Amino acid sequence: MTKVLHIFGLIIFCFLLFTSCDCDDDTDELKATAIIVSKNDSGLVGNVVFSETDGIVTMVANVFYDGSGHKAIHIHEKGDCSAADGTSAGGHWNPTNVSHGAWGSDSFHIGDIGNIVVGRNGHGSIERKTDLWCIGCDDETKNILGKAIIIHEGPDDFSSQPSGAAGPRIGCGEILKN
Ligand SMILES: [Cu+2]
Ligand SMILES: [Zn+2]
Repeated sequence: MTKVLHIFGLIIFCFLLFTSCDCDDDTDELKATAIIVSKNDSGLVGNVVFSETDGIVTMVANVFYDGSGHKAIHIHEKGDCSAADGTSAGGHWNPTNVSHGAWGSDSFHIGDIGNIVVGRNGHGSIERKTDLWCIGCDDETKNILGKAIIIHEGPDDFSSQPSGAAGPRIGCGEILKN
């Protein structure tokens, strides 16, 4: 009986060991990250982490900025943050050639994430979960790799064309596969 209990305990132990393992090698999860650097000498820093499981991409963005309020956050078409004003990242990522708008509305660019709200403590965050994106798949209307995250000084009004009248670019980061 003791031996049976030992074996049973060993099975439980192995099960816990296996299920608690967080190692990336054991999952099919894809990951990508954009490290956000300051543009236009704004001082903003942040990061945006993407993970994909079963065709659903989860995005978590965190920024730190000395200036509270609504700040537009978009995916722009080129993963090039070299320009001091961030314009090297091009316009909004819009592979299906539709009008700018609010995420989830009748018409919006696939890069129209929305607004990130920076609090008085200087921190802002926003999350998205979507099947409209993918991390490195063959469909260029979905693949976020090689694009850029742009943060703007002002809010996206979700109606002005072509980009929501959100003002200068204060942060930029290329989306790279982990
Ligand atoms: Cu933008
Ligand atoms: Zn847009």
